[in-house]
Amino acid sequence: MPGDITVECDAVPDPFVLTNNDVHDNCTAPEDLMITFTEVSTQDPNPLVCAHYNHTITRTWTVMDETCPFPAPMGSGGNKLIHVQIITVQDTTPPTAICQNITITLNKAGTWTIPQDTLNNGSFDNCAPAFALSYSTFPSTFTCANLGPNLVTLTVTDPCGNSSTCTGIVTVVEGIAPCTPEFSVVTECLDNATTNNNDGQFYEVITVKSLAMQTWTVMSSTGLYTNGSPAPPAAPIAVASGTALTAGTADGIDNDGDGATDEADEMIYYTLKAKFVECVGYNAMLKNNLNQTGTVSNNACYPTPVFVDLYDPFLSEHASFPDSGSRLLRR
Ligand SMILES: [Ca+2]
Ligand SMILES: [Ca+2]
Ligand SMILES: [Ca+2]
Ligand SMILES: [Ca+2]
Repeated sequence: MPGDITVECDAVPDPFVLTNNDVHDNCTAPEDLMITFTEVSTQDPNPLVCAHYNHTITRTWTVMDETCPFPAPMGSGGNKLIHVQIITVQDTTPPTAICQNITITLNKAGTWTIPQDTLNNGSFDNCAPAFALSYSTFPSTFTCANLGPNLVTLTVTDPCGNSSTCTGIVTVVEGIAPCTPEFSVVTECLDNATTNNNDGQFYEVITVKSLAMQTWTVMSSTGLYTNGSPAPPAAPIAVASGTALTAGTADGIDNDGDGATDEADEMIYYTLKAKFVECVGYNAMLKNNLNQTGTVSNNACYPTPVFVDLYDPFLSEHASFPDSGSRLLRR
């Protein structure tokens, strides 16, 4: 009869089949011996818990004879022979981890977190079904600091805590927001010069395209004036240091030129509407809440109109304005 054993969860042997050919008794014919078999398991029915894999099976074989007829002594019948086998079932085998490579695109704010099983590519276990395995990925959150390929480790664990790992490559690409801030300006003529002294103004929209959820301010500037500055000859008003740029969702400008103004995806733009004076120009240093900085500058002049060649022949030699018919007749 089989003895006690310890086996892996995927290697539980079938029960030994005890037949009447295997047994004999002092007074009952083998074919009349009653053989019973029972199996009791402590296995938890829930495949998500370890007790579904680590458990004990108790197998009991019982052979009972008949009550022997006279002249056998009283009480010599109904004897039982019992054999018990304890099978200790366990899962000590880790899953087989299989990884895949993926590409992810950062969101507007420049981050992306992948689900813990994203790299899984059909990992399996000796006993636990796939849905009972758990996954953890490190790292699982990516930012602008991770642009390009990243080696990532996936750990696959079965319900009994056995685990194994594999590595995959997560390639990180920028989304609609640039990881490195981009600076640009758009200039419009205001045509408001009053003299030839270069006091005309230009309207300037300074734009930073960057990650969403940032704040951008003017750190310092020279020659940059508020959009509300009066027209010349009144003096314009300097933009104060610390002035905040307006988020693209609230600047009234179609920043991305798609025909819609201030829609949600314009939160990656930051603008400042301002003025500068012709032939002086401006210089402004901008910074964000991460202390990233950028300098923008611009200059422009209105043309100064002049007359040239005032003494061209067509003027100097043109006949004087006729004051009498006689002059015309002489010609
Ligand atoms: Ca296992
Ligand atoms: Ca738009
Ligand atoms: Ca806008
Ligand atoms: Ca848009």
